[in-house]
Amino acid sequence: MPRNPPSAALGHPTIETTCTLDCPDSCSLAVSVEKGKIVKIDGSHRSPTTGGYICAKVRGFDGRVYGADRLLYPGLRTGPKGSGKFARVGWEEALDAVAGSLREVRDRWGGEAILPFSYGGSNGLLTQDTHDAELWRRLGASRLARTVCAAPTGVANMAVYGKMPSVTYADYVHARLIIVWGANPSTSGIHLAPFVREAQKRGAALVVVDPRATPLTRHADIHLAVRPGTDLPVALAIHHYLFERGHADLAFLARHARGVDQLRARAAEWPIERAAVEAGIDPQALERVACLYAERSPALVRCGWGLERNRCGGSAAMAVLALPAVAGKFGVRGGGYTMSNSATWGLKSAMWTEAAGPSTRLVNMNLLGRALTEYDTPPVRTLFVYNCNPAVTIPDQHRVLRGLARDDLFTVVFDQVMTDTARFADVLLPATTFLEHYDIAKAYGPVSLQLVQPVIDAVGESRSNGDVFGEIAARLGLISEGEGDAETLTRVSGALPEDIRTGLLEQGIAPPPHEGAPVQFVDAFPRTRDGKIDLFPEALAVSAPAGLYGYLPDPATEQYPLALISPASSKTISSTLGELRERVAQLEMHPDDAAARGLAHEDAVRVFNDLGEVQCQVFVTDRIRPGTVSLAKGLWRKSTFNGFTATALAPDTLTDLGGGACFNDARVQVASLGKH
Ligand SMILES: Nc1nc2c(c(=O)[nH]1)N[C@H]1C(S)=C(S)[C@@H](COP(=O)(O)OP(=O)(O)OC[C@H]3O[C@@H](n4cnc5c(=O)[nH]c(N)nc54)[C@H](O)[C@@H]3O)O[C@H]1N2
Ligand SMILES: Nc1nc2c(c(=O)[nH]1)N[C@H]1C(S)=C(S)[C@@H](COP(=O)(O)OP(=O)(O)OC[C@H]3O[C@@H](n4cnc5c(=O)[nH]c(N)nc54)[C@H](O)[C@@H]3O)O[C@H]1N2
Ligand SMILES: [Mo]
Repeated sequence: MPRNPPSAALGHPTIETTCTLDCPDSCSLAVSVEKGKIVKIDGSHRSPTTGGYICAKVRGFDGRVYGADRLLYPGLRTGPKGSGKFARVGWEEALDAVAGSLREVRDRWGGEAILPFSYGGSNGLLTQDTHDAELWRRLGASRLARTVCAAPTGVANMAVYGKMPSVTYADYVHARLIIVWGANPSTSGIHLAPFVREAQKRGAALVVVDPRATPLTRHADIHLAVRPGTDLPVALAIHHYLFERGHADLAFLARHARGVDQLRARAAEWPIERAAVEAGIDPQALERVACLYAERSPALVRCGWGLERNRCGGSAAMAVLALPAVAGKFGVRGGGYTMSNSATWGLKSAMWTEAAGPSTRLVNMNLLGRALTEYDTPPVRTLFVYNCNPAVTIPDQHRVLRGLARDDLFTVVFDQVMTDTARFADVLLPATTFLEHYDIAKAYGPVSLQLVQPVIDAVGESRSNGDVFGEIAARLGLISEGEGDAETLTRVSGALPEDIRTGLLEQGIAPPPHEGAPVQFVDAFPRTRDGKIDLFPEALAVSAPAGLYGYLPDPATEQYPLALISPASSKTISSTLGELRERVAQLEMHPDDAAARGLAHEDAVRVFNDLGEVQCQVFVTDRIRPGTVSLAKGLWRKSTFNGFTATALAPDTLTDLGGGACFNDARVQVASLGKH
């Protein structure tokens, strides 16, 4: 068992735990507790990546734990759907209502009329895909494809490299060239940025590919401010340059890769000039990037998630990830690529949770609005939302809200705070935060696996996921009795290799699977079936609408000429902590676009397309390219004048690979809202 069980922990001034929020860094924390209350949250040194410092959001996380929006008791709806009015009830009554609905719907309509809805970005190995998965499987509920994030990049990384372990932050200092592509680590994983700066001090060149001038671009050698959704032509043009100018490492490719000719043929369609026109960038700057990449080693590509969220996002990610293979950048420390490292440990929930059950209906979570309003074989009768806030985080917000407002839909929301989704619940269940329960946190930037333990008692009557799902399953007679959190920790850790388990439970951190950091093609290799890099996976070629590496043109129209993107903000993690944002949201817009519309800084504006309208303020800045506007992801409905957010303008069309969300592929118009 962990060294600091909660009772002993309570008497201790500082307790070590881990942040589970959906960020690549997975920071180790030192939390000070006095008289059972959190008084300070800080970084600890247990994780070398954290190195004792953390972001402002998590330093202020006690504001959420004890905040006015925290759910303290179970509740039953009293007002109309969506009104957020509930009567306090005890857990017995609430769980009876939940179990009753699940039983009735399963018996009358079949298990597939139950839709469990979770994403779990901010959850570790214990609080998702354990008791919940067992419950849904035994009920024969619809299954959920968890595609809202990382689906296109995940499919790309899996198909090309079998998710080979990727370069970790500390090795960035060895690079002589770093390309940060569609990532903004200064906001979305802050511990990478100092390593990039250190590499630059040692002489590395920095290239940033992003429609916005992110903080890293201030010191970048080249910033390619591409139009959103044009990464595929840009990456293919670099491939084309490498092949045509004799910089492709043909010997390496012959030994280690398949599909080279097909990639080369698609790249041939995109000479530098043509790609530059499509992306709206200077062709000379693009050629300089290609030339730098050909010449400098070690060279690293940090692929982020900004580029995946559009119609060609999967192919774009494949083309970006293929760069180090074609240019022969593997095999040296500080060379290769970084994508998600979440698969590096090789841990799958099937190791500690019963194997998959029946192949019931699979619902793509990005189509929630349609599932609730259109699916009829069978219609969704019970929706159970946990570890997710779909009212504001899923595309086509109007359709999602129409679905949630259905009077004949029974909705359970299990969350920590009164989210915009929770307002639509019929039964509301209060959940503990990561500071109140056990978990195991797996990072997706660094390769780290750490223990999460309660530093305070559960606030109010909140309960952990394992506790609640176990109890529901027991009520339905699907299991004989639930298990406590500590038992789940024992079960899950018991399935881990011994050194990992011991490190985790005794030191709070597992020893990494590689001595030091993995060097690609030295001590980490493709995990594809035959160990080869697959540059043109046939299975994907069939499913992509324009074929693999096939470009679909910009959908902008005269009516909706502006591209809207919605990147991560430093104030929230997705929508988590959004309740603490008091200021009205601001749409970033280039001065030329503002002038063309007669808009001045902080004017009230309407941002609209055929899907909906968002009313907010405009923030005029030259740190975004003309023709592109940006509104933060994760806003709560209260952050805009009319209660709609960026997801109201994002289409529910899916990406070319992986069924991902097209958040950065919205086209809009912006106009003044008059006095506000
Ligand atoms: N503070 C904070 N940190 C977070 C999160 C958060 O909400 N807040 N979210 C977490 C989660 S869930 C994730 S998935 C990660 C995401 O981590 P990142 O990928 O770093 O974050 P994003 O902000 O989605 O996108 C990165 C950049 O892509 C740019 N971009 C948008 N469209 C395009 C495009 O078409 N092409 C290119 N090249 N760039 C484009 C955006 O301007 C943005 O600067 O961050 C995690 N960390
Ligand atoms: N416009 C726009 N929207 C986006 C994106 C974008 O780029 N643009 N990006 C998307 C991305 S990258 C992601 S990852 C998704 C994330 O979207 P979501 O998966 O909806 O993530 P969050 O908004 O963080 O909501 C997670 C919820 O789970 C709750 N929760 C956390 N831990 C527990 C627990 O242990 N038990 C229970 N019961 N509840 C818990 C939290 O309180 C929180 O309300 O958002 C997407 N939405
Ligand atoms: Mo995400």
